[in-house]
Amino acid sequence: MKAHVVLANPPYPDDVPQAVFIPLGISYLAAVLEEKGYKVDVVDCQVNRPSQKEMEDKFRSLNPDIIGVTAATVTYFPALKILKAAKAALPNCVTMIGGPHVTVLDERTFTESADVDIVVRGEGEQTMLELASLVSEGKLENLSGVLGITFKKNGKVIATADRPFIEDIDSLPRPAHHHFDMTRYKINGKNYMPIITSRGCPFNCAFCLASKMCGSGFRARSPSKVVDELEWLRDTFGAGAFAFYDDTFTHDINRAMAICDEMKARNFLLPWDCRTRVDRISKELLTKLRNTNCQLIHFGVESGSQQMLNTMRKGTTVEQNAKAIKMVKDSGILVAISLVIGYPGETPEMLQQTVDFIRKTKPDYVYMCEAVPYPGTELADYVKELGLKMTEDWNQYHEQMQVFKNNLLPLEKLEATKKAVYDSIFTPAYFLKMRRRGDFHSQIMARMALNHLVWKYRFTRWAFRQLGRVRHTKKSPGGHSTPSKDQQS
Ligand code: B12
Ligand code: SF4
Repeated sequence: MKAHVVLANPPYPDDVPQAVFIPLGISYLAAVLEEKGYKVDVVDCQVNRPSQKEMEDKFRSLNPDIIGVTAATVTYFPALKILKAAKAALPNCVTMIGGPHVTVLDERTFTESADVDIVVRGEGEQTMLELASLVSEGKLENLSGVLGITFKKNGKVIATADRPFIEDIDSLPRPAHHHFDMTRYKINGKNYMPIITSRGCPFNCAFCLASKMCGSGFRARSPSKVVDELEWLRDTFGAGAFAFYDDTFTHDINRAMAICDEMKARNFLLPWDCRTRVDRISKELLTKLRNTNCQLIHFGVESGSQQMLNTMRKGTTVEQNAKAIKMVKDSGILVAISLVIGYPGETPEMLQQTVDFIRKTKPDYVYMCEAVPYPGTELADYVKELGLKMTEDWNQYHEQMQVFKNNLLPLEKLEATKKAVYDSIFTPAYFLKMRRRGDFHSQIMARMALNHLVWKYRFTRWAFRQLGRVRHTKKSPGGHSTPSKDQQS
């Protein structure tokens, strides 16, 4: 009999900025299993945030043979809690964990949890199928023949060889989004749905794990299959806007243009956005993107300091970044940039260069992210090499938190800089400009600006109240840390 599989998306820890999204990894795993006739259920704990007891009850009622959970570093502890509930409810079920955190710290997982049976490293579709087949046939003693897993046998942790990446990603079925309640992922009244049209990144930025997760070879889907999926998302799930979550959507410029041509030929003009590198655009490409209603491009600009860009091994220059932002703005597409701040070795002067860069280039949106040394990145090794004190409370590993001691740029300095930058961008004039622009992505930005303005107003009122208290009590009002949840939601 074929195994019944439950896949769970763990919740974020409390007090972490919450961006609820359809988890593509789980959706792909569910799709390959269903294609081969396995029964699958999905529990998205980011949407419902069940208690431990509710989770146990859920597992008991579903009574599956396999329970699998995904884990980024920030969701690793919540993922372990889910597997705890799994084993408490169903001691005989086989538990699995996959995703970026355990792909790197696979062996360590077994010292931190007694509830994990198998760690799946890297891309999971083929591995999941082989494991489901072994469980179905009652042949778990054959685990050592499965590539890309780590497991415990007779008290010893065994890691099999890495699994090669799937060469033809067009061969994968469409993600099993029917498991998700679309009403829970709406933005601005639209079903804003994710799509991935390629896997792999040939670059090796020191803070990023992408090439470890998806390989350094660029593996792409064919333009017609991509547009077939877009139409399917629109017709089956009522998608009204799309996020192209490829690491570098326009890595192959000709392929990106061919996707645009296919969209245009099918008159597919719903709003979308994508992420790419500043050295992977051209004027012709931008025109095509604009003509197919690409409303927003995200660039990882990272810094306004060339020295920092070199340290991060970004492979770009400050001039290239400025030129790309201008090109996108001139094409009529909105441009959002993300910046890594507080990188080891960054001085206040270098940080100021980043602030000056933002002022000069005036992108439409800015994300300032703390440098987070995710396990497995060169940055993590660098922080260790420098002997900087680093927390291993994985709940703190997200882009608004400083997780290592940075004497050059302490948290207060970074928070003050972020606040000053956001205050200077998200003004009432910005809000009105975006509202007037009227398209899907500018409305999201208008809303973010409004959140910021409301937060700022509330904070100002709070500060005045505290000042009043100080006068009465002569006590310090205490510190303040930017509530990034309000800023980024
Ligand atoms: C797109 C993306 C996002 C999107 C999510 C899109 C979506 N709908 O899924 C958004 C913008 C929301 C996002 C948010 C965040 N992201 Co992100 N994201 C990515 C990106 C670019 C692609 C991820 C993806 O969808 N891949 C395609 C799917 C199919 O692959 P997958 O999810 O990895 O799943 C496969 C395997 O991992 C494995 N697998 C995963 N889980 C399981 C479970 C089982 C049981 C099994 C068997 C297998 C298995 O099989 C899956 C199929 O092959 C990656 C970079 C990369 N290339 O990996 C960063 C990346 C995953 N993100 C990262 C980070 C840090 C974050 C945030 C913490 C950022 C923040 N807010 O601070 C949040 C955390 C979100 C969360 N809850 O996990 C890091 C993770 C590093 C780490 N160790 O944690 C990455 C690697 C980028 C980096 N900086 O290096 N992200
Ligand atoms: S930051 Fe972007 S370009 Fe650099 S390695 Fe990661 S995905 Fe590739």
